[in-house]
Formats: sequence, structure tokens, C-alpha cells
Amino acid sequence: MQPVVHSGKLNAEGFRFAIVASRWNDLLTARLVEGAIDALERLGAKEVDVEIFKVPGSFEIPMLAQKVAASKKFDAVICVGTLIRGQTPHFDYIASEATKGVAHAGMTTGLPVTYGIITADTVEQAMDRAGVKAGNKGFEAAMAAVELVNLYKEVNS
Ligand code: DLZ
Repeated sequence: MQPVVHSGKLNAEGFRFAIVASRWNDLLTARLVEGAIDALERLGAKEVDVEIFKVPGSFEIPMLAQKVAASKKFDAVICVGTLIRGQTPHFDYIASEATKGVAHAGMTTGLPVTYGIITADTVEQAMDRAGVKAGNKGFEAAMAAVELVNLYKEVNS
């Protein structure tokens, strides 16, 4: 048996992307935004087709992601932020809501809404995931968005 395999192309040309980024820990989140833009540029997205929306913190990311996705102005939404664990359970509540919320925005709007939010125990762990030792979560989330927009198109054609 040779089943048909669908896997999204890595081609961003002609698609419109929104990046929703939080301002908390901006030193690191700015690197995630750069990573996302780098991936989109490399895959052929035009500057005019990429817009950035800034929110106060990661807790607010899903709220804006949902709005932006529902606006029909974009083909995919890339969410980036940096959550670093503190002394209290605050981190767990925000991380849980941000994670569930991003998934919810994607499921309810029918658009790819991808997840590039770092959830780290320490600043060092966060730095590693913002372009130092363990890749760049913004770059990865943008790659996933491009793959999914192509896959969604294939499903609908
Ligand atoms: C309050 C808070 C804390 C303690 N830590 C972070 C963090 O590490 N990363 C982040 O993106 N946001 C943090 N915030 C802010 C919340 O996400 C949110 O913006 C505020 O609670 C206001 O709703």
C-alpha cells in the first residue's frame, strides 16, 4: 500500500503572517521576534505581509492571537513570549493559560496559531532557547506556521 502523504511545503510566499509578542523579558523575546522574521524571510515572505502585535505579557498573548486570527487579515499567527519561573506559583498559572489559550485560538478560528513561548526555570535556560544553545523558539514557531499554512491549503483544495 502506498497511502497519499500530505506534508506542508516550506514556502511563505504570498501568505500573510502576524507575530504576537509579549513585552515581558523583552531582551529575550526580541530575539524570538527576530528569529521568527528570519524564518519568514528565508522562506519567501514579503516585509509587507508580516505584522507584529505587542502585548503586555504572555498571559495576554492568546487574547490578541484570537482577535488577530479572527480578523481574517492573516493566514497564520505566530506567538512568542518568555516566561521565567519565579518564587511563587504565578509562573505555572500564566504558562498554563498561555499554552491552552494559544491552542484554543487556533482551534476556534481555524487558522494556524503557533507556539513560540519559552517556559523556563532559569534565565540561562531561557537564553538557550532564544538563540544561544538550544535553537530559537521564534524561528521554530514561524517554520511551523509556514508548514501549516501550506498544509491547510492542501486540505482545503
Ligand atoms: C506577572 C508576570 C510575571 C510574574 N512573569 C511573567 C513572565 O515571566 N513572562 C511574561 O510574559 N509575563 C509575565 N508576567 C505578566 C503576565 O503575563 C501578565 O501580563 C500580567 O499578569 C497582566 O495580566
